[in-house]
Amino acid sequence: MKLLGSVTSPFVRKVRVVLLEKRIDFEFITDCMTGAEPLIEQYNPLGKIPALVLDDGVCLFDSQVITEYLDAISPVAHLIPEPTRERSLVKRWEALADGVLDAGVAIVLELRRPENERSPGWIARQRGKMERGLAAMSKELGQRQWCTAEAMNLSDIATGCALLWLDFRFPDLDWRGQYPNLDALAKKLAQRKSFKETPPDA
Ligand SMILES: N[C@@H](CCC(=O)N[C@@H](CS)C(=O)NCC(=O)O)C(=O)O
Repeated sequence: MKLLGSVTSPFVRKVRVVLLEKRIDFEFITDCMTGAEPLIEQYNPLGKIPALVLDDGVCLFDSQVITEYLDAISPVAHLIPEPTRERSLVKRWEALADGVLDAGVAIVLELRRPENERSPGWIARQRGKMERGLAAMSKELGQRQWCTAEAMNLSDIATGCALLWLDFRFPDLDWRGQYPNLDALAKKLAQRKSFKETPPDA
């Protein structure tokens, strides 16, 4: 299978970490967003990464669909519980982490516009989502070692990818100082081989 993405995208990183944790082989195609007719548009009409092209040509998107698929095709390192309340709680964490990222990506894109076209109100609205999202993550994690279970699963991977992307794009946001429990979780995840192999600044 082929993964269309970039090293900087946190959604792509989440998928790469899942692939590595589950030891699934894949080809990583990064030159897919540029040019007059970007390759990504052949596979994902929305033009967004990640997109996972299966061996039969079917393309899966978005990242939440891909992570669910990958967990289903291999029993190695089961990352999402069976359909129960626990499963919904893991998916909810993934939605929360991805939502913080959606708000962060919206700010990054807004800041790339010419200064006189930027909307401070829009940026503040997105910033509020990020800040409330981080507060919710910290409250939910509490003093536990992992987000939802006794061992790492997709909820932790999604949260780790979101937090570590904030370090990369929002170095002034002091989430580590504000939320020591998230800091401890991120530090633990950053030690894993799958995270070490997928830095956003490689
Ligand atoms: N909900 C999507 C979000 C993906 C996303 O926003 N990807 C960004 C890169 S971080 C992208 O491809 N942006 C290009 C665009 O929107 O045209 C997912 O989880 O896959």
